[in-house]
Formats: sequence, C-alpha cells, structure tokens
Amino acid sequence: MKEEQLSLLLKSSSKFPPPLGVKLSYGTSGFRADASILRSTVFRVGILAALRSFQTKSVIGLMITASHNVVSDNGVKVADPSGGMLTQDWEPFADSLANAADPHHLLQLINEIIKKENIPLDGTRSAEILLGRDTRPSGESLLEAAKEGVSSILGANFFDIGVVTTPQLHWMVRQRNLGLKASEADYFEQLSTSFRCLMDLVPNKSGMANTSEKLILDGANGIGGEKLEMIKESLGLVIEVRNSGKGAGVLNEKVGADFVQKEKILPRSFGPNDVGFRSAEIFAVVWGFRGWIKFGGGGDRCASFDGDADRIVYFSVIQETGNKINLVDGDKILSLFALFIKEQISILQQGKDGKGGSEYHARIGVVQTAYANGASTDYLKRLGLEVMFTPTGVKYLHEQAAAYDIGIYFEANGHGTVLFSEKFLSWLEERNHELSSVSIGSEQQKAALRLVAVSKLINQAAGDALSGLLLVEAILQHMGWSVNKWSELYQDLPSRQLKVKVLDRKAVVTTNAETVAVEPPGIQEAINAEIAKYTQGRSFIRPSGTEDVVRVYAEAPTQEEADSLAKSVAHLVEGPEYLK
Ligand code: G16
Repeated sequence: MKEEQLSLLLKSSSKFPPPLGVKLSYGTSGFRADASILRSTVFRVGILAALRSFQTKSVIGLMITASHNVVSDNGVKVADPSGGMLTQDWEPFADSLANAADPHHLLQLINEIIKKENIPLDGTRSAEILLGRDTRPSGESLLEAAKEGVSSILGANFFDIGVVTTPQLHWMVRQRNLGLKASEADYFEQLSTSFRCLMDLVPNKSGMANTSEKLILDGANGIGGEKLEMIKESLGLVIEVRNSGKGAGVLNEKVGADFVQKEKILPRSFGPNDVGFRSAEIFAVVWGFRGWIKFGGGGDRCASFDGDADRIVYFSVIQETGNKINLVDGDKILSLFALFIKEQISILQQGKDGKGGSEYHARIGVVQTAYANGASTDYLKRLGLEVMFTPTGVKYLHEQAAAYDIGIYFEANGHGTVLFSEKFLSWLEERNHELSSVSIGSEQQKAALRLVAVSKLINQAAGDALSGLLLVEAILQHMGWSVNKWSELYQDLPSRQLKVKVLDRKAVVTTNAETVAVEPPGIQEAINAEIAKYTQGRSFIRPSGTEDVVRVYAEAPTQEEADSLAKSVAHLVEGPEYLK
C-alpha cells in the first residue's frame, strides 16, 4: 500500500471509532443495529465496497437501510456486480473490518484482504460505488460516513443516488454493470412499459370486475408509497396510497408488510373508519348482495410494503371482525406467479410445431424457507413443480433460484422475485421472433410475449415490492380474479410466529434449512416433545439475523393449537433451562 493511501486511511478511520463492547456481524441482510452505534460500521463498509469494486472491476452498491426494523435502527448492506447480495465469501471480511478495534488493526485487515483477493490498488484503475438510503432520519449522517469510507480508498468514487427503495439500488447496480440505462426514470419506464404490455395481452377484458377496483397500498410510512405515487399515473390502475410517510405515522410502526404478515391484522389507517368497507356495505344494500362481500366477490384489495419496499403482502378486510384480515402472503404470491408462468410455458410448448426453433424444456424451480406454509408447499408440488428449501435470507434463496431456467423464490414474509436464465431468455426471444413470422397474434406468440414482459417487469437483481405488485396486478387481471378468489388457491394451515428476547441469540444454532436446532443441547428434543402433543404440528426456532431475538414458528390444524404450540416452544426458549 502506498504511503499516501496509508496516511489517508489512518486519518479518516480515526474519525470513526468503533462502539465499545459491541460485536457486529453481517447478518441475514447486512449489518443492523441501533443507528447510534453504526457510523464506524458504515464507514468501514464503504471501504469494503470500494475494495470489492476494485476487485471485480465493476460498479458496487451500498444501501443504508434497516428495512422492516424499528425506525431507531439502521443498517448497511452491499450489492454485488450482479445487483444481488454481497457474495457470502466476503461476509467474513465485512465482519472483521467492522469489528477491528483501532485504525492500525483496520489497516492490517485491509492489507490482508488486498493480498488475499489480489486487489490492484496501483492507481491505474478507478472504482465506483452507488450509494442509496431509505427514509430513516439517521440515514443522512450514515451516508456521510459511507462517503468517507469510499473516499478513503484512492481512486474510488461514489455516486449518491439519494432516497430510493432497496430494490431500486440493486436494479441500478445490475443495469450499470450490464451497460444498460440505469436511472430512476429508466427503472420506472421499464416497469410501466412491461406492465402495460402484460395488460394489453390480458384475454377477454370484459370480465374484469374486481381488479379494476381501487387498490389501497399501505406504504409502511417508508419510501415505497412515494415511489408508487410517482409511477401510478402511467399504469392505468386506480391506486390510493396510505401510510405514505408524508403524514405523522412512524416508519414500520403498526404498519407495513412485516406487521401485517406477523400480526394478521389491519395496519394503521385501514380501520373500519378508514378503509372503504362502508361503501362496500352501501353497495351490498343497493344490490342486495351482502354475502357477496364475504364470500369472495369483493372487499378492498389492499397491499402492504415494508419500509424500504423489498417486501410485499396482500390482504383484504374481513368485514365482520373489526381489524381481522384475509392475509395473502409471500407463499400465495409465489403460487400465483408459479401458476401463471407454468400456464404460459405450457401454451408455448403446445404450440411447438416443428416450424423452426429448438425444443426447450424450461426447468422451473421454486425456492422456499421453513416459514413457508405447509399448504403452499403441497400446492406447488401438486402443480408438478420442483420445490427447494434454504435457510432464511434472500441471499440463499436467490442463489438456488438462479440455478433454474425460471427460478421463483419467495419467503412467506413477501420477499422474493422470479429469475430468468440468460439461456432461456435467448431461446424465448428466438421463439418469439419465429412465431411473429409464422403465427402472429397466436396464443403461443402471446405466451412468449407475456413471458418476455414478466422477465422485464420483475426485478432480476432482488426482491422488489413495486415490481411484485405490478406483476400480481397484471396476473389478477389476466385471471379475472379478486384477492379472495386468489386466496382460495389453497387454505393456509393456521400458524403463529413469536419473537423471544434472550441474552445471546447466537446460542441457538440450526441445521436442515433451520428446521432443527442443534444447539443448545436438548432443546430440539424438548421442541419435539411439544410438537408430539398435536396431530400434524410443526415448529422450529432460529436466531434472527436482523433483530436481537430468537424467532419461533408453529403450524397446527387449528389457530388455537398453533398459538399454543408457539407459546410452549417460546417458553422453552425463554426459560432458564436451555438459554440463560
Ligand atoms: C431481511 C432479509 C429476509 C429475511 C428478513 C428477516 O428482510 O432480506 O430474507 O426474511 O430479513 O430475517 P431474520 O428472520 O433473520 O430477522 P428485510 O425486509 O428486513 O430486509
């Protein structure tokens, strides 16, 4: 390392002392903690991102967000050249840099990374880092720390893209590295063009009763609602955004996808006096149709984003029960996408007529985690799909999904996307081209066009609530389905999720895609004994990688049983016997 570089690093890092007595680790989705202790971590991740950019000779992303966490938390994560999450090989570097005790130790670690990864810091190249942040008040000062981190590596430059959704940052990194247009306007343009293309291909538009009704979005008081407002005029949909972040509401507080999915109740601003169910009742009286609302003909179509708009769930209001909802979670979004894509592929293959083009049997794979509702997995298997399981964290699901021609992954919490392989896309383009010369306007050509549009609409870099919402909307139109009709694809098994605060969540170690706890000793046997009290019960525990808690999940034939199984397993976790 040159003298100039050494002294620059020593000088800048002395301005960012690490918090005393805190050990941070690059968790499920980067570093997350109370924002007040994160300046040094973000500064050091800025350095890491610059090194990664030099090593890969590509644009790298750095996002300041704590996504679904409380507003006082913040976090930082890195987007790799593909636009996906930082390669897991580099996570240990992130951990060691974040926890270096002083500037000299930090320098030593940086030197080790440079040597190990053969990083050319010879002044002949430059590096570029895209910096984004969500709406958290702590974001601005942390962004300054990131800028200092990047700038303390000679030749590294940052480009501040401002307040964006996390998936926008991932998308922009991918586009930049593919040499494609990468501004926010380009992102909106790609989404709205591909969405409108899918809408133009909707069969028999006259039957679309419910999906032409208003969609009400809960923006979690974060950035997603604001971005949807910016694009909605170009979509031809009627959308009302609530919890947009412009009012008095607090980010993620009793609002947003995480709250709605875990609590299964209405978010704030969606109570009986807010949501349109009074108008639905008036409608019902006029037409003499009260039962129509209850049994799936109507009800409001609502969706919730999380704070940085990388997750989405849908719901409708259950009319009789105050704040209860009919939740349509990530598993059902996955099922809807899988059903639609499978249908288009089979139309396309039926049309294989030997008039040019090669046979191509697209391999469709579905990836879930242990949180996936058992009924969703059964449904997907009944569709004839290959279902894989990984630990929690889109970094794991994304990697698995990328092994297929079409890989569809979703966590039950609404985080996911659909990946298309380059090989499949080239075949699709070719097939589309052939069809446009031999059978223009045929069902096969429409199926090919739909699949091309889906691949452009759905974010290829990361789970994206905005693009996910538009794909759901287009498919509901295509099917002529209401949310309630969609929800009837299968009946969820009752489930319950709880969080337990313990002294050291890392004392829980799991295996088998997090379904078995191997540590602390004896706890899995105790969990098994609780499960055995129920016919067809299922439960597991795992340490969260984003919050300081152990998560408990339980599934059982009735809600009461799921609640009681979750409660007894939570007791094991919080009791003195296993985790002190
Ligand atoms: C992040 C990850 C998700 C994960 C979630 C919860 O989401 O990207 O894959 O499901 O955290 O993780 P854990 O249970 O380990 O706390 P987000 O939306 O918070 O970025």
